[in-house]
Amino acid sequence: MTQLPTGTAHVSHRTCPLCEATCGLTVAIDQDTGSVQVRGDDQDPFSRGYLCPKGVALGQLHQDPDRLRAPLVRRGTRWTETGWDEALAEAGRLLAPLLRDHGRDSVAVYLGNPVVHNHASALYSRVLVHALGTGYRFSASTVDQMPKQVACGLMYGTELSVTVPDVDRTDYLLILGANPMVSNGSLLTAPDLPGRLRALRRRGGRLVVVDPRRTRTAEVADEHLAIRPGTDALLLAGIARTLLAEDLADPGPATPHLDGLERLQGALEPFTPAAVATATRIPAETVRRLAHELAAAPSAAVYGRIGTTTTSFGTAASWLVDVVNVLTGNLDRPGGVLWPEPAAGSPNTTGEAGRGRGVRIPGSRRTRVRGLPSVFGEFPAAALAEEIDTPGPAGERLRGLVTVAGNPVLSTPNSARLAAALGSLDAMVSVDPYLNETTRHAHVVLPTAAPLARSHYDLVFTGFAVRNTAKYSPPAVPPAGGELDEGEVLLRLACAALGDTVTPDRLDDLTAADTARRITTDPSSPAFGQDPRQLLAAVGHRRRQDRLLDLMLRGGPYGDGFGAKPDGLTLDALERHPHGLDLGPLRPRLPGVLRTPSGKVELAPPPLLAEARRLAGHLAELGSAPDGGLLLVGRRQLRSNNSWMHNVPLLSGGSNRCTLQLNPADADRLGVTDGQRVRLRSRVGAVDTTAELTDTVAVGVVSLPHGWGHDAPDTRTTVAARRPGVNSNVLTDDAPLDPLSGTAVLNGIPVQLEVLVRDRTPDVADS
Ligand SMILES: Nc1nc2c(c(=O)[nH]1)N[C@H]1C(S)=C(S)[C@@H](COP(=O)(O)OP(=O)(O)OC[C@H]3O[C@@H](n4cnc5c(=O)[nH]c(N)nc54)[C@H](O)[C@@H]3O)O[C@H]1N2
Ligand SMILES: Nc1nc2c(c(=O)[nH]1)N[C@H]1C(S)=C(S)[C@@H](COP(=O)(O)OP(=O)(O)OC[C@H]3O[C@@H](n4cnc5c(=O)[nH]c(N)nc54)[C@H](O)[C@@H]3O)O[C@H]1N2
Ligand code: SF4
Ligand SMILES: [Mo]
Repeated sequence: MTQLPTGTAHVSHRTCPLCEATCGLTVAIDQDTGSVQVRGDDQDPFSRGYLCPKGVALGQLHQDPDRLRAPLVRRGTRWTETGWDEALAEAGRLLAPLLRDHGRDSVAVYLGNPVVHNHASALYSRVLVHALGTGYRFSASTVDQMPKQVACGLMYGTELSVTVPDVDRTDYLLILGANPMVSNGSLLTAPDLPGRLRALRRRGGRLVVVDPRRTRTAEVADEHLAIRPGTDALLLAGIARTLLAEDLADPGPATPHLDGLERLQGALEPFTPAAVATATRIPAETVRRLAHELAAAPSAAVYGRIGTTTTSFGTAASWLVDVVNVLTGNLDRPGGVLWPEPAAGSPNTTGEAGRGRGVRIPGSRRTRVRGLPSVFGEFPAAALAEEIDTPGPAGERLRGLVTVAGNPVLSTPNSARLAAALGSLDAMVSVDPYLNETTRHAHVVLPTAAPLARSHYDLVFTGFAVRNTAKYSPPAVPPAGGELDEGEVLLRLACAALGDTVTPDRLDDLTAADTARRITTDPSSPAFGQDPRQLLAAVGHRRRQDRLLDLMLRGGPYGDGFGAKPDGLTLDALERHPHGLDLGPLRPRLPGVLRTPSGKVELAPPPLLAEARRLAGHLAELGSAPDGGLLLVGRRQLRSNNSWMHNVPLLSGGSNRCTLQLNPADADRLGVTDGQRVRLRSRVGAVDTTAELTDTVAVGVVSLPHGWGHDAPDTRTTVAARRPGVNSNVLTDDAPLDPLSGTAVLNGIPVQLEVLVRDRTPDVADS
């Protein structure tokens, strides 16, 4: 083998698009061989060289031969690779008549998680949704963080007013239902959370983890509390009640901005430490001690994630997280929880500061079949299947679906039902680089350019970050022949759905004009009152998503206001700082951050008080119900990313196994041995899997990771199919939901386990 001559590598810096940590990567692409090497960017001011195994694998993802390079069109069971014009014409031929003849609501759209990991997808998926004009909008939010958005929306006034724990400065961090040592954080953007958590303990801080599994985060913590799944809202209510009853509550500087303290106190009355102890399996003494510790700590932050949001009391738990932060004086102060101030703006940096319209919960529309309310303009993902497979009296149903960056067949509840429903659609178009468990049902698959061939800015995660930062990355390589940028794909698809009555350039101009108009009419913008045409002229040298981004940055909280603040931020300035810019630590923002009609922090809005009453009813029920049976919870794995990176060789194999974790005590009782094949049943489905005995799961709890089950026919994920695993969402139920947020219950699923006859080799079976 010859050694590569030095100097043939093209080196560039960019943000990792794979998870919420937004690490800075240095990418070296060999000009001769095309091979890609990825390492952490030491000069990124936010991530300082950190990266995880997935970041390293970005090179293999880029080169994955299974990643689609050209559109696919399906006729019957036959897939044909086509050019873009042909594929888009086919998409238009399928969608336009449905929209015309059956109405806009006959076609749904599902936006998956990667949509929010890139500014092109985030901006142009909105344009697509608008063009379709459908009220049937679904996304991964209702299998994820929607409860937190609803709770914070009601308390602070916008769906993006989520408070973020100040992990770098706090003295006490209470984590419920999150495993940041593995997930690298969510609604908490902080590259190298493992390092940041270790630093917290090194400086004498205390870390407490509440989780039915002894996770890696629990292992590095001072204390681990193995809660009964689905009961975090009760634990938090018990802590909040203790703070009030034992005179420990002191909201500190937030006090003048609070409304509803007395109503809150009344609502919390039933949740005595003794009552919640039985339900949660956390002793009353511990509940009281947590309240005292949180109140006594110089600063403290409570943080809850997937294990708290994807339960039937997700919104209540999310609310009570913030209630405890308020009562302990930790809202809006360093070391507590704060609101970021993202450079490209957010609903809480625009409009009149300190007051607004608030949020409307429940939303104004209802699903046809179950009458479920919309939440921030979308419907629960758990209702997608029934809206397709349950026609109304006049035959009305969802007939078409557009998915963008989503794999709902593996990621939403009762997914066997969804898979069957997708097979019955008249038209399905997927914008996705893989032919997988979901997109195999599509009639047209439109792939997007390789991850390294696109520009990147984190519009979304800067809104959840522990420091204010801004970073722009240009494409590291041009798109390969035939590949189209995601923004381009989404724009062209929007035009096709509109029957090609408008061109992509024109639609984009309209979008840019609208963005400019919003900025110039926003009293918080440094460009307030200017002529929108001047703004457009100033960014006229840019195209597509980068033009929109430049407008947003220059009109945003740090922006140059198109000359009004000459030292302010522009996309030009970001381009001069390829490693990114640090805009400083989070700062207190009360009361200007609020957008509630009262201009106050609403501690006890009526919908949340109603949730407290429902929770009290649940408490009474749990107190009297027998405590038997197994509850299924999930778990994320370090070298996995929801459903879609099992095809990358670097990430497959080894410890990344789809097994059913079971406590040895339960295994004994049920006669299960390590490695044995077992069948797991729930109300809606059954899967056969392999038992892994481990005392890291609590007694009465079993755990299966989600995102597996790559054994569907007609997919093109060769590596993943070799170790398919099973789809845990065959077991999760589409019926129960967190009512205010429409979010699915993905944890704490009642299941029964049965031992399968030991897998026998043929000769044993024959004898
Ligand atoms: N490596 C890796 N990283 C990822 C992802 C990935 O798939 N792989 N996915 C990304 C995405 S999209 C997200 S949203 C984030 C999620 O980030 P996290 O929420 O930090 O990740 P999870 O592993 O889902 O952690 C949820 C934890 O809740 C626990 N749990 C289950 N039920 C309950 C309960 O009732 N109460 C309590 N207290 N705990 C419970 C589970 O045991 C689990 O440890 O991770 C992101 N990062
Ligand atoms: N049981 C259970 N279920 C869960 C969870 C759980 O903890 N337990 N977690 C939930 C959570 S937090 C989430 S976020 C959801 C995720 O749910 P989804 O978003 O539906 O699923 P993903 O697995 O993220 O699938 C992403 C899809 O996007 C495609 N893709 C990747 N990159 C791009 C890109 O740049 N552009 C486009 N257009 N497509 C791209 C991939 O090929 C894949 O098809 O799953 C949820 N489901
Ligand atoms: S932690 Fe997340 S952002 Fe950082 S390298 Fe890993 S996948 Fe990428
Ligand atoms: Mo997620």
